[in-house]
Amino acid sequence: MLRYDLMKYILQNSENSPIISNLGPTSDELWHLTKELEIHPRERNFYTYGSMGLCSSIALGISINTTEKVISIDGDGSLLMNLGTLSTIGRISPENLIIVVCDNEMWAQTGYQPTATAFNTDLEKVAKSCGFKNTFKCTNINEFKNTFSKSLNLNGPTMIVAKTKETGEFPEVTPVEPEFTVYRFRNSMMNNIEAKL
Ligand SMILES: Cc1ncc(C[n+]2csc(CCOP(=O)(O)OP(=O)(O)O)c2C)c(N)n1
Ligand SMILES: [Mg+2]
Repeated sequence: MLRYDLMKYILQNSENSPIISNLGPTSDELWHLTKELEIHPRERNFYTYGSMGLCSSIALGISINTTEKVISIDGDGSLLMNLGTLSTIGRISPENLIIVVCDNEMWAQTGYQPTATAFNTDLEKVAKSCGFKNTFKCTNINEFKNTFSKSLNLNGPTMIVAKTKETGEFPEVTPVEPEFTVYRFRNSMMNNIEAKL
């Protein structure tokens, strides 16, 4: 399955939910998708350019401050760099957090080097052992669509490991500026934040 198709389904089916995206091609494709679907600029998209490993950590922080579903679209290489975040999520156990890992078994953007998921690491099992309420692994787009739709109605935290393929081409790097991302995102959340702390 392609990351682009997977993210298109997420965008089309998660209404106005906050979506936090991994650096590199994930954020680039998400940005291009907002253009294609004519929802640009989607204020609820948080592109984590440069912040390798922090996508799901940022999503965790957002999830504990809202009752809305929060969707993290992470990458295997990045999540492996900050694997401890799964343990923290398992401990805090936010019901509204869904993590989708685009697991292409490589650090694609830096030259397709294989990650540990190409060998012995199974991120679904790691999440389960960290206490995630629901964990899934999907190998094709139909399976992903069913799983994602179901997950929107489950009490999380939920982990969906989606086995994605690379096309060998990356989209054009986008002109996203982090300051504008934060500005738009924060403004769009202001009416919805429920202070729980
Ligand atoms: C701290 C840090 N180390 C390394 C990089 C270089 N880098 C950028 S993207 C990337 C690969 C990310 O892999 P993954 O999360 O699996 O995403 P993919 O490229 O496969 O979509 C790397 C190593 C970086 N941006 N920051
Ligand atoms: Mg990868």
